[in-house]
Amino acid sequence: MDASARPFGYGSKNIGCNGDVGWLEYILLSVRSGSVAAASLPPSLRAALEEYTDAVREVGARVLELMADGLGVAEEHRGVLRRMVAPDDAGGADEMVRVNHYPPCPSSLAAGQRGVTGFGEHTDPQIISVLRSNRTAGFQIMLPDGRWVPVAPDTDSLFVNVGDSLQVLTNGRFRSVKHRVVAPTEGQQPRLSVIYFGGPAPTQRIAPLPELMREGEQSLYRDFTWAEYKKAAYKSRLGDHRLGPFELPAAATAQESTTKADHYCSSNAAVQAPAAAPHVARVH
Ligand SMILES: O=C(O)CCC(=O)C(=O)O
Repeated sequence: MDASARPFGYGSKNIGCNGDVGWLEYILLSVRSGSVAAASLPPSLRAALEEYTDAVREVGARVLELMADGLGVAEEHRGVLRRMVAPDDAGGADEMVRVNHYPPCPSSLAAGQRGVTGFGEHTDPQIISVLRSNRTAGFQIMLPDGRWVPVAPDTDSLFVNVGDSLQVLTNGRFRSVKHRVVAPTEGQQPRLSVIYFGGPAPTQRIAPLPELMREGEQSLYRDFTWAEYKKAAYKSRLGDHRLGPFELPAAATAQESTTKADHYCSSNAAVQAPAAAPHVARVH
């Protein structure tokens, strides 16, 4: 049966409410808000999910701290990004966990295609995402020149993705990475992944951090809150350039010149990234 999680709960094939489809089933949970989807879980699963989220949130928060360090933020302000996803006062951050299951796609459906879309190309709107998977390939990221490269699965690693909000908070120094999943085909193992999405509080202003801006540096984006961006993201298609409507004209020029100069700031400022994957960092 095809179903869409609206916005939380179980979904099959339909992703979101705007016509995106993939070869997967999934469960999307809001971890802290006590949403119906999370509340209706069996207590043991809920406890396991909360324990996992607590641990993985800390990984994301630590990576953000290292990124701030790598960007030269003064020591006393180094927690500025981590506090957005792991605030001291409980209840602030807007977090989700998605568990994806990609069964092998029957050969009759895959025939003549170079790969069946498991999860279509997109960037994550939040600040940071932390992904874990079983030993099944399929996850790919797009390089700045538009080429897709596979990210080898590794059950001992967590993969960290920069989200759109982090791109804005760093005024484009870190860029959100487009990624997608190609579904396994008949005879291959099903792919299983768990992704933690760390977003800030709904009222959080998403704008370049003053701690980072050089003298005279202009913001590449107009001001918005996380609630505004999330609303816009829910209305868009998966592959849309969601930051587009929030970019100021200078953003396009900056993007062009960084692409030409091949001078992307990569997340390996914080942790070592796989050679071909400049915006996805692997944490062992
Ligand atoms: O399932 C995966 O490996 C990645 C899926 C993904 O990008 C997402 O759920 O946003």
